[in-house]
Amino acid sequence: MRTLKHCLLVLVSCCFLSGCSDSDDAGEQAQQSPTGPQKPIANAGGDLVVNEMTKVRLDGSKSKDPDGQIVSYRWKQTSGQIAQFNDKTLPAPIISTPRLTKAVTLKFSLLVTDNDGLVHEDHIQVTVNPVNDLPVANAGEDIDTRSERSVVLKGMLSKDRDGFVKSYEWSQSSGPTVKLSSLNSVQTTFKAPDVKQTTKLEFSLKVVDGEGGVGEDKVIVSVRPKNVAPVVVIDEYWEVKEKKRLLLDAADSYDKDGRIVAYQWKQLGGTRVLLNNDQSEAMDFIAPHVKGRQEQLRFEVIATDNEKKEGRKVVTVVVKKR
Ligand SMILES: [Ca+2]
Ligand SMILES: [Ca+2]
Ligand SMILES: [Ca+2]
Repeated sequence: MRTLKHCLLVLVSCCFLSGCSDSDDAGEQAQQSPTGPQKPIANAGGDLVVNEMTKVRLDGSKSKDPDGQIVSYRWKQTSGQIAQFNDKTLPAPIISTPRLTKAVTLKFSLLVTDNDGLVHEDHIQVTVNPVNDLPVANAGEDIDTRSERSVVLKGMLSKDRDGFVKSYEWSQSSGPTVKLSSLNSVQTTFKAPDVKQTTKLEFSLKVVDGEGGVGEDKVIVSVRPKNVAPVVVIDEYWEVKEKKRLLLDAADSYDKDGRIVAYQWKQLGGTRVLLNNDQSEAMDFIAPHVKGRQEQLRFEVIATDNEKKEGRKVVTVVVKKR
């Protein structure tokens, strides 16, 4: 009888406090045994949408306990690629989102415990989106060439860190217009224009990755005029007495647009003589004995430049009787 009375009293006071409404709030409170300690209410915060490879705060600080305090927080990841926590026992820990190639949803739970040892759990979803790394175009090293030579522009060093390069687009941005063999391939070629002085042509390479990201690079092609042959400098006509040594020195020869890398002396006519140093700029020989009053010897010197172009000169030596 006493127990029944007590129960009735409790029911009445409960109705008094809640206004006996049928609302959900009243229902929940009624379930929570109003006489005993009340459970805490975990609140893991709202769902989040964030980028890959960033730091994100999960906020459980709005968790509460109606009749006491929360004494511990325990975060846990329940699905998705692992995200690193700085500390899973903080109300608001920080996670580092993983590196991705497509969007994923990570799920987390927060379990809070109050001072009576009662627990409650809440859940949160974090959607992580990949961030597209833009492709890096590489149109190759600048090029130095000559008029009318074939030039190849190479884009194969272009890259995309988190995907692949899907398309290439070459265009000329300055200089005398040339015709590119292809505008949309990894590499393209053209014939350098015939120029009278060094002329710069600039080309642009645009690359697009699988996600529409764009990268651009430029390459400069310097076109020099056609290679000019070396000029051989030496007097064309010499006289020497028989049996005397004669030095033929072409050391003043020059190459206007490069350098001379080799000399070659040859005898073209007359009594054969032994050429000393026939592969250097200065050659010498001993004049032969002549039968009549004099004899003509003919020599040729060939200078070759660094681009294998040759300059020549014929030298005539008259050998006179002593
Ligand atoms: Ca409590
Ligand atoms: Ca990319
Ligand atoms: Ca030259």
